[in-house]
Amino acid sequence: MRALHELLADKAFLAETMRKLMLARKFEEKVFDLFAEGKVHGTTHLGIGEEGTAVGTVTALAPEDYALVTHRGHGQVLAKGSHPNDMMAEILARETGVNHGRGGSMHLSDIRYNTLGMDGILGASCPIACGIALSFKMRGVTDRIACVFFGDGSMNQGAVHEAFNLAAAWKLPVLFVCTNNTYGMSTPLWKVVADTDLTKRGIPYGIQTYEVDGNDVLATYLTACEAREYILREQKPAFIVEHTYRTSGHSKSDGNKYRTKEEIAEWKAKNPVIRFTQVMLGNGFSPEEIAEIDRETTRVIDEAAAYGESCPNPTATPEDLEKEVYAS
Ligand SMILES: Cc1ncc(C[n+]2csc(CCOP(=O)(O)OP(=O)(O)O)c2C)c(N)n1
Ligand SMILES: [Mg+2]
Repeated sequence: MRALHELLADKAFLAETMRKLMLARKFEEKVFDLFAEGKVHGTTHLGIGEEGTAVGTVTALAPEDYALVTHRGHGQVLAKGSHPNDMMAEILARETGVNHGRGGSMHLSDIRYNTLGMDGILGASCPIACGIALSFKMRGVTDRIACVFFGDGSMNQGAVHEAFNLAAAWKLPVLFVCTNNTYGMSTPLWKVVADTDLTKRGIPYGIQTYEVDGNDVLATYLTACEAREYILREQKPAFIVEHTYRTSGHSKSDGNKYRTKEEIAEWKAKNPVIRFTQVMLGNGFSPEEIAEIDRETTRVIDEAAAYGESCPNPTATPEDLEKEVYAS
């Protein structure tokens, strides 16, 4: 694992990290616009403000690791390698989408990058991650992990606790990642738990636990690297609590009545893109170099939206109902 000073001296790594952050941000801003134009069906959950958790964590994964992402997972899927064109086509329900338009924003997966879908059932991905990790173990595969994301509001789901217990008891290589944005829809964490320190949840199961400022993308990356190394070395699960905030609403139908404008403004000011811009400026980058990444990522996302909109609608018939279905 590299030290922070080594990362800060690695210009290519810093530029690539900013590129991923900006891609995630601009992708979601574009989805927001397309939704407002009535071009996206169903709903969508944007993670604007949470890009540091997605990019920091997923960058620490190897290509062969599996990622199970949340309903707020566009940034996580992008960071694992999926192309914005394929994702945008999916969200626009086109045949060329990564799931042939059957999944949409809520159930997007990309098996080519070992990204198993977003899940509308909170916490349900945790036992699935255990199943993947168990298959590694049964096949004697010891160089990869299953990483599963879930939110603070999912932390009390029975499935999460069952998965924690199973992973610990069976010594499974699972990385559990709680993106703690302190809200489950409109409900703040403090209203639904007596103790808001979620790191304590690993203790009864004997799971190695880490905590990090998820808006600090490099700290998140280093923590995820450390946790991954621990998992591979010990062949045991680990748990990270990543603190962050979504400045976007819960979903498209959020009136933001449960939080103040001041609170949102405060978090906007410390969002991961702004934070990382400061890091880059302090470590050898000029404003123009950062502006070039900004322009390039805007171009990529504009192209992705144009590509998605130009693609044909799905051609599926009732006979195709079970095609593209992995398990039923
Ligand atoms: C089992 C289950 N219960 C309730 C819901 C409805 N629901 C959808 S998102 C959400 C809040 C999730 O909060 P959290 O896990 O913190 O993730 P966040 O939305 O903050 O990213 C709820 C209650 C659901 N999808 N699944
Ligand atoms: Mg939450």
